[in-house]
Amino acid sequence: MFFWATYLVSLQLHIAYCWAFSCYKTESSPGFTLPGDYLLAGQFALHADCLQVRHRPQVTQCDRPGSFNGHGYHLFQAMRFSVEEINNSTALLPTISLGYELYDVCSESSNVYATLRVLAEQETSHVEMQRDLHNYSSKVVAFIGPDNTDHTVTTAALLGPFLMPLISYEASSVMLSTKRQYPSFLRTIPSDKYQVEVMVLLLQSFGWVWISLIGSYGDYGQLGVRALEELATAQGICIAFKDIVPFSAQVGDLGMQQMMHRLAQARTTVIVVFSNRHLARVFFRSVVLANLTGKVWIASEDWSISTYITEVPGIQDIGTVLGVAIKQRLVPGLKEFEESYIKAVKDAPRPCPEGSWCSSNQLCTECHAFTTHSMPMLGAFSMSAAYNVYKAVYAVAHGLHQLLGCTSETCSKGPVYPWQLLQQIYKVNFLLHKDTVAFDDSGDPLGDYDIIAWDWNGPQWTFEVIGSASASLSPVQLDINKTKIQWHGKKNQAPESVCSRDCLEGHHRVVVGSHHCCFECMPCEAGTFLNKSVIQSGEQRAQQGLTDSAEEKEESGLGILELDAQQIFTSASLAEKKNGHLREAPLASHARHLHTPVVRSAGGRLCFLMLGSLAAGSCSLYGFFGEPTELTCLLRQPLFSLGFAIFLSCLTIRSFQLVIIFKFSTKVPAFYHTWAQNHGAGLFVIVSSTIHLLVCLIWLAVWTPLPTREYQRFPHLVILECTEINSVGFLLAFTHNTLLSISTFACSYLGKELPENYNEAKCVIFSLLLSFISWIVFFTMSSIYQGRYLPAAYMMAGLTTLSGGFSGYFLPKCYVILCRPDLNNKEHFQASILDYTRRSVST
Ligand SMILES: *[C@@H]1O[C@H](CO)[C@@H](O)[C@H](O)[C@H]1NC(C)=O
Ligand SMILES: *[C@@H]1O[C@H](CO)[C@@H](O)[C@H](O)[C@H]1NC(C)=O
Ligand SMILES: *[C@@H]1O[C@H](CO)[C@@H](O)[C@H](O)[C@H]1NC(C)=O
Ligand SMILES: *[C@@H]1O[C@H](CO)[C@@H](O)[C@H](O)[C@H]1NC(C)=O
Ligand SMILES: *[C@@H]1O[C@H](CO)[C@@H](O)[C@H](O)[C@H]1NC(C)=O
Ligand SMILES: CC(=O)N[C@H]1CO[C@H](CO)[C@@H](O)[C@@H]1O
Repeated sequence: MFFWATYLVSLQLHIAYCWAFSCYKTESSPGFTLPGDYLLAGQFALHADCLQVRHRPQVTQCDRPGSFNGHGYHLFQAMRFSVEEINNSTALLPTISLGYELYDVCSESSNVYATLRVLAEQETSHVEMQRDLHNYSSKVVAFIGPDNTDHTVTTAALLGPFLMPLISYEASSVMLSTKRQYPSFLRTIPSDKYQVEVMVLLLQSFGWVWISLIGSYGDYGQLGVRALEELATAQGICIAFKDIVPFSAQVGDLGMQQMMHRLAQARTTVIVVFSNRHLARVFFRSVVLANLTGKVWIASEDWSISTYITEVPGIQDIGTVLGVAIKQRLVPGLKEFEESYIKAVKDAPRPCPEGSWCSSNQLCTECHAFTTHSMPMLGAFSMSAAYNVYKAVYAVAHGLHQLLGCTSETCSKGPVYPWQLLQQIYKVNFLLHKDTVAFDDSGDPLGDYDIIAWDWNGPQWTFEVIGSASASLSPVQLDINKTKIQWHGKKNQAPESVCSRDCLEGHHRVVVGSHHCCFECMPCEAGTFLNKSVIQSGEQRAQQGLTDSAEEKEESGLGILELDAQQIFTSASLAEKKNGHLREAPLASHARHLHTPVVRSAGGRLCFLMLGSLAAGSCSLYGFFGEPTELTCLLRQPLFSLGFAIFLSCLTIRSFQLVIIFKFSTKVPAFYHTWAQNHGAGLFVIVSSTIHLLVCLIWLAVWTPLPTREYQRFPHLVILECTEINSVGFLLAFTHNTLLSISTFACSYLGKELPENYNEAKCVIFSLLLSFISWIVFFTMSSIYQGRYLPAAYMMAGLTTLSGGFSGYFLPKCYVILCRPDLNNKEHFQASILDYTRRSVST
């Protein structure tokens, strides 16, 4: 089977080859061939394709008058230059000379012809399929070229079975990265995969989401458009109109007229033209003819800075042109080389006398006719492409250098099999004028692009580099300086390209038609809001939640909440501050009068703990101001609760101690002594406070209060609050405080008939009642009211409780200390105790 298949392929190739050769004499202009130890084949489009449908099986005659292609000519010279430079070099391939065979590949047929001619064996003119490639060698060791994707696909397919290295300088299509189909293909131009990414980034950086897409017939344009459509759509960009310029398009024909008409109707400001140079020229001549002006055109790398397009008459008026271009590079010495070629060729004999009919792939009549003044201009576009040719030749030379095991002085001249060279080329990694040359696994180079803008300000067309994109980084990064762009129109501003303008606040999108970029704006319903992150990612479903206006209200609601709280509590916090000052006053007075009987009767050092705990409790109330944060949510309730618990513990134990001293010290002296010796009072305060602290810690750990936004309670209001307000933890702590209050109450009540100086039952009962009442009011209120003033009510209750405790216990003592020093002495206290004992004895 395999044998027959090979035989058939061989037969076919043989026929094709014969057909090509028998028809033409093979003559060549000077400069197309150079003998050498190892030959390279080069394929360059020195002439433009004859864009007509062929009817006869003939290879296109490239060397037609008026079809000379300056760009291809520069690339052709770049290859010759590179080979000569390598030959001159003593470091690279010493003692080895490279040669070449160059072909003009102006059309598909001439391209196939050139490829087969190189592959054919010299004696038999056969191209034979190989059973085993190990010992296969051919006239040339590698191919450089051909110029575009469409030609390259053919050549790469023909060379693939021979594993003959093919390095293209201009074929950028993604499909050529498929190594299963094109195993021997490499390139020095970055893959379109990156170009498409850069274009989408460019569109995104200006917010253009409503675009038209034009491609050219052939793999380059059609695959580019497809990839662009996929990526752009995935990024939320809408393609309003998409079309392909057909192969046979002519300026002014019906097809182009219709395309222009539909393009104008699509009403997109931005049009991406992913096209090769030839069809881009036809397209833009049609654009000029149709007066399509005021647009932004995004150019693909093949035409973005090509003078072939910019010389179309009237193209200045089409609008702004931005584009992606291969990074600007120079081949030093190329211009001088071309000049010396012109001088050398001038006197060379012409291969075909003028007027006689003679054609082959290796003729260039125009190349002889140049003078140093009339030679084609070497512009930036051709220079960048020439650099890619230069790079390709150097990559082959470096591969060969490695394969032949060259040292710095000498090389061994062994046979070179293409498959071995291919392996070596994949491995090359060298610096060429400070630029790293290397290939990835798909044979693609590390790619960098320039972003350019056309500039018509001078007498002639130029372009300005406005930024760059680096595809060697992943993801691709774009960096552009927008101020460098001269926009069309008077305002010099980046135009918009959207189908519908963004909705106003409080409105949401309702998509009209099939594009999500086209929508109407409807007011949001109450109780819903727009999730902005969803809109940005391109989705447009109406969101559940609150409207934009509600979101606005949320902010104002927050404002009001804070404001109200502040208004209400300006006075409260003033009182609070006063409280603070007042608390400092008793602190000072108690400290100063620490050893006076009033302070000792009030508990002595215990007073400081009580004042401190009250102060901590009041501090916690500051946590109710403003938007709740994690810290305030965590601290505000537990801190208050703990402070109050310590205060109550102290109060309880003090009342209890007075009762013990006056009532039990005589009746149960043993208990009294144990109590006094073991510092029962201190122990009780510590134990009780520790219990409360543990309750609070459990509360925080299990029912952690966190800041939250409550959307459900009110349709037009968002409540900023802490979670777990009435959790079990809170209730536990509250219960503990209630128990402490009751015991304080009980102890105070027991001591209601103690001497007047020690009797504070009335005051304590007053403050506890105040506290009970305020909490009852608070809980009643919170059960029927859930609004914005609830935290204020909580604060109020807390403040009342603390103030009650403070004023009930400390204020009377301060009064005595400061205003009635006559009552604050031992004599007075002894007198009253005496009075008490007398009374209790008499009863
Ligand atoms: C190569 O060397 C020759 C002779 O030394 C010189 O004339 C020519 O310009 C050199 N070519 C290049 C490309 O360096
Ligand atoms: C390739 O050539 C070498 C020497 O010329 C020979 O030894 C070897 O057998 C050949 N291999 C094949 C597969 O023909
Ligand atoms: C284009 O504009 C020119 C001058 O403004 C005008 O003469 C010509 O008729 C227009 N062509 C079309 C197709 O509208
Ligand atoms: C951008 O371009 C403007 C005009 O050429 C220049 O003044 C400015 O410095 C550039 N900005 C940056 C960040 O390069
Ligand atoms: C908004 O949408 C994003 C993405 O779908 C989601 O992660 C986020 O939670 C949403 N925000 C609101 C407030 O619903
Ligand atoms: C070093 C070397 O081989 N140089 C040769 C390179 O090729 C030119 C012809 O272009 C020869 O003249 C050199 O001798």
